[in-house]
Amino acid sequence: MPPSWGLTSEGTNTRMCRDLPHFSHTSLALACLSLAVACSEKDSSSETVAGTAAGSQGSQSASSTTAGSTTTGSATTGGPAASGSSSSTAGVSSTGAASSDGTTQGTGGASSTSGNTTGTGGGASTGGNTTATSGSTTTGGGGNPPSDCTPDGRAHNPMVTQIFTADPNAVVYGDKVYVYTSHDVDNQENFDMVDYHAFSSDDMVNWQDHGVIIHADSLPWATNLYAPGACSKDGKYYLYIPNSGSGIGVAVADDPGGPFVDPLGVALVTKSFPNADVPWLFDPACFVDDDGQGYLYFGGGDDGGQNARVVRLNDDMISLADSMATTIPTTAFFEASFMHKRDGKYYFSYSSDFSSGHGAALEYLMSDSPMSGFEYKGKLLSNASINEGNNNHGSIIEFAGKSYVFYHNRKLEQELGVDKVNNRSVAIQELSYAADGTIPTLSMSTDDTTVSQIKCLDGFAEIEAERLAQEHGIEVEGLAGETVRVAQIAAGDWVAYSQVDFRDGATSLVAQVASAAGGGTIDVLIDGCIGGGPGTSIGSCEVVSTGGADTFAPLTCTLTETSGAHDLCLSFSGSPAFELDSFHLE
Ligand code: FUB
Repeated sequence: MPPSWGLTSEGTNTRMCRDLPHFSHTSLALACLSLAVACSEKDSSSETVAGTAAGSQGSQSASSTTAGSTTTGSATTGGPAASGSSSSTAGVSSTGAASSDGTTQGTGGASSTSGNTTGTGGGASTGGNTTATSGSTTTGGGGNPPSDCTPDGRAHNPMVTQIFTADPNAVVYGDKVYVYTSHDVDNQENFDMVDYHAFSSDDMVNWQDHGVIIHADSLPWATNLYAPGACSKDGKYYLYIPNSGSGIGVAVADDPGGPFVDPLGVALVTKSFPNADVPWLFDPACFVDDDGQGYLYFGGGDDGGQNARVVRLNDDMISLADSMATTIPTTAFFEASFMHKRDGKYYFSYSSDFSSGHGAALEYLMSDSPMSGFEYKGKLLSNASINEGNNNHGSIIEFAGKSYVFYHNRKLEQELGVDKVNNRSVAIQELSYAADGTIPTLSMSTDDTTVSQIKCLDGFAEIEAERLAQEHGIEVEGLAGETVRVAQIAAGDWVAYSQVDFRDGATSLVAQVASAAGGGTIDVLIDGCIGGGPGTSIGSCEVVSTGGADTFAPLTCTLTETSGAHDLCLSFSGSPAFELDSFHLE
C-alpha cells in the first residue's frame, strides 16, 4: 500500500510463493490460487485428524488548549503486554477477563462510568490478564442524557481502508455485527495472508478494528490463513481456519473480538477425512442451527460444482460428529461456502466458477434442511469489473430489521494504483428477499457510500479510536485483547467517526494519548471532514508528554460548545509523536 495510505509492509508474512509471477486475468489467477495452495501446503504426512487520502485539514483552530494530561502514577494494570504494544490506559480501569478492545464486556470495578473522570489514576485495575483495556467500559456519559439522535450517515465502500481485507464472514453477536476477514498483505501477488482481524459495529458505518485476533505463528499446522468462518455456541466464539487449501482447523475465544486460541494444535479436517478430499479443502463456514447443532461447510475446486461439503460438529465444536463429509451438489460451485437461515429456509451460498454465465458471482441454493435437499436458485450478487475478473467471497446477515451482503472488491487497490488483483477490500450492500424467499440478483456497487447508518455513536461513552468510519494515513496496531490503537500518525492524517451524538452539548473532547516527548496537534473537526474535506473546526490541542510512548493519559481539548449529531474527525498536524487509544466528549 502506498505510504500515502499508510499501510506498512508486514515483513513477516510471505513464507512461500513469493516468486510466483503476477497474474492479472482470470485463468491465470486461478492458476495462481492453485499454485498458492500447492506451495503453501505443509507436509501432508504430518496431517492429523483431530477427534475424528487527503491532505492536511489546515484548520488550525485557535480556540482551544491542551489540558494537563500528566500520567505519572496513573492506574495501570498489570498483566503481560505482548508485542510491545502499550500497556495500559491511564485512569480508565477495568477488571475482568481480557475483553476485546472496546467491547464492553469487562465488568469493571471502577471502570469509568461517568465518562468524564478518566485519567485520575488511583484505583488501579486488577486482573491478571487485563492488559491494556483500551476498551474502557465507559458507559453513559456524565452531563446530559443521550439525545433523540437520528443519524445521517452511510457506510463507506470499502468499509475498511487501514488494511486490505477479504473473505468477509459476517455474523451477528448480540447487538453487534462482527466481520471476520482475511488480511491481504500489502502488495501481495498471491495469497500470503498470515493473520486475521475482526471488525465490529452496531451502526454499520463505524467499524471497530479489534486488531490481530490470531496469527499463523500460533498455529503449528498452518502457514497461510485463507477465508475464515465464524460462529458461536454456549458462550464461546469459534473461528474455523483454513491453511490455504490443505486443511481446516479451529480456534476459540471468550470474546467475539478475540484473542482466539487453537485448542487442538492440529487441523480439524484434512484430506484424509472421508469424502473431504476436495481440490481445495478450505473456506470453512460454520453454522449453528436453532437446536444447537453445529455444521461446518467447506470445499473448493473447479470441476462441475461437486466440491462443496458439509459435516456436523460435536457439541464441543472442536470435533466432528460425522464419520464422513456429505457432498452438497451445486451449480458451478468454486469456493466461498456460506450458510444462513431465514424464515425456516436454509441458504447455502458460494462463489461460482468462471464458466459462461457465472463468473465468480455469489450464487445460492435453498433447502428446508441444512445438509440436503438443496435447489439451485441463481445469483444473489453478480460480479463486476471492479473485481477485475477475479475471485469473490461473501456472507449474509439479518441485522436490525435489514439484510446485508458482505463481499470483497478491488476498489481500494485500484484507487491506490496498487495494481495487484489480490489486494482486496470488504464492502457491504443491503439485500432484499422476494415474497417466496428467493433473493433478487443484486449488482455490485462501486458507490463510495452504501448502507445507511443505523444509530448515532454516543460521544459521551468512550469511543475506541480505531472504531472508524474512515481514515487517512494511520495504522491500527495491537493484538486483540490488548491495547489496539491508532498509531503511526503523521501530519495530514485523520480519523473519522460518522454521526457522533454530542447530546445537548459538549464542551471538551478527552483523548487517551501516549507520547514520550509530546509533539503534534489534534484538530477536532465536524461535518464535511469525512473524506478529507475541511469540515468545521471546534477545537484543537497540543499533545504533551505522557511520560512514555506506551503510557496513555487523558488529554483534554476544549471545544466550542456543540450539540446534536455530527460527523467527527480528528485531524493531525505539526509533528505528531503520539498514539491514540480512545476518546469521549464531556
Ligand atoms: O483469500 C484466499 C481465497 O480467495 C479464499 O479462500 C477464497 O474464497 C478466495 O476469496
